Amino acid sequence: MKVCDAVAAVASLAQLAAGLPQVHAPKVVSRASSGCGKTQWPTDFTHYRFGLQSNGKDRSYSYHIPANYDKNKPYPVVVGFHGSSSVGLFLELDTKLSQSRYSADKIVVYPNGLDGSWAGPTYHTASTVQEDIQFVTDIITDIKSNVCVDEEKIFATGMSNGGGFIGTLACDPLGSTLFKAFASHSGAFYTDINGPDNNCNPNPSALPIPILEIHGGNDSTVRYAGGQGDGGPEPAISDWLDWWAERNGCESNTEEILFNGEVQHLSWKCGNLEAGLQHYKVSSLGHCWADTEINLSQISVPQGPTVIKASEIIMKFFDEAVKS
Ligand SMILES: *[C@@H]1O[C@H](CO)[C@@H](O)[C@H](O)[C@H]1NC(C)=O
Ligand SMILES: CC(=O)N[C@H]1CO[C@H](CO)[C@@H](O)[C@@H]1O
Repeated sequence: MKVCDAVAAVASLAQLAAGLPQVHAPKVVSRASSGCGKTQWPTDFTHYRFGLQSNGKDRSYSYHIPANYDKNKPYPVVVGFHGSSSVGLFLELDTKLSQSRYSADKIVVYPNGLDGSWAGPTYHTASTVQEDIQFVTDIITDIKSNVCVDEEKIFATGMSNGGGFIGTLACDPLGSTLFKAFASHSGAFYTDINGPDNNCNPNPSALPIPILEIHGGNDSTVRYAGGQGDGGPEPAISDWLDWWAERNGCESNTEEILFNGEVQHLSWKCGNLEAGLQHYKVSSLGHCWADTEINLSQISVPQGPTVIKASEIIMKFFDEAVKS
C-alpha cells in the first residue's frame, strides 16, 4: 500500500466512523421527460397547441422547436409570458427568443393568457391566479409528454403583466416549484405589494429562488418608483428587490455601473447561489424589452434601441442558475 492509499483508507474509515457518506452524491443528471423519442416536425418552427383543457377552459400555447432538434436529447425549456392585451406570438417576435442565437439548445414556450392577460391586475377578469397557475402546471405536463424535456431545467420569463405573473408564480407554494429560475422584464407586481411576507409564500424547499428583474428607469406604464398602475398599486422596484433579498436570505448586494451610467447592475449572493438575485436598471429605457436592435415593443412606446440585450442576459442567467 502506497502512502497516499493508506491516507485514503484511514480517511474513509474515519468517514465510516463518523457516519459520513463515503462517496459524494452524484451531480443531478438531466432528467428526460416522457416526450423523449417522439419526432417533432418541422424543426426551427413554432408549433401551436390549441384545445388544452385546463380548469374546464380551452387554453392554448405555442412552442418553438430548435433547428437541430434531437428527439432523444433532453432540452431545457423557457416559458415566456406576454404582456397585457397581447398573445404569445407578440412576445416571440418582440424578444426574438426563438432565434438560434438565444435558444439553439432550448425549447421556448409561449402561453396565451385568457382575454390577452394574466390574473393579478384588476382589469383581468377572465381567470383567477390559481387558474392561471394550474394552466402553467398543465402546459408543463403537456410539453413534457410531447417533447424531450430536461425536467431539471425549466425556466420562466415574462414582460410587463407577464413579468408580474413571474412574481406571482415565484410567490406561490406550487408555482415556485415549477421553475428553476425566474426572470421578469418591466414587471407589474400587482400581487406582491405588502412587504416581504404578505401574500408571498414560496415553497421553502425552493428557496433561495434564482430571480432576475430588468426595468426601464423611464417606464411610464409600470413606474420604477411604483404607485398606481393600470391594474392596481405596484411596488417600487427597489422595495420588491429588497423583499426578495430577504425571502432568499441574500447577503448585501454589489453594484456595477455600466455604459457611462446608463445601466445599474445589482447582484446579490443568496445562500449557495453566487448571483441568486439580479437586477438591471436601464435609466432611459421606457416600457419595453431591452434590446440593442429595434423591435416591436420599442416602436410601440415609442423608443429606440438601448445598450443591453435582455434576451441574452436572461438566457445566460438561466444557464448559470442550474450550473452548480
Ligand atoms: C422618457 O420618456 C419620454 C416619453 O415617455 C421621452 O419624451 C423622454 O425623452 C424620455 N427620457 C429619457 C431620459 O430618455
Ligand atoms: C418592428 C421590428 O423590428 N420587428 C422585428 C422584431 O424581431 C423579429 C425577429 O427578428 C423580426 O422579424 C421583426 O421584424
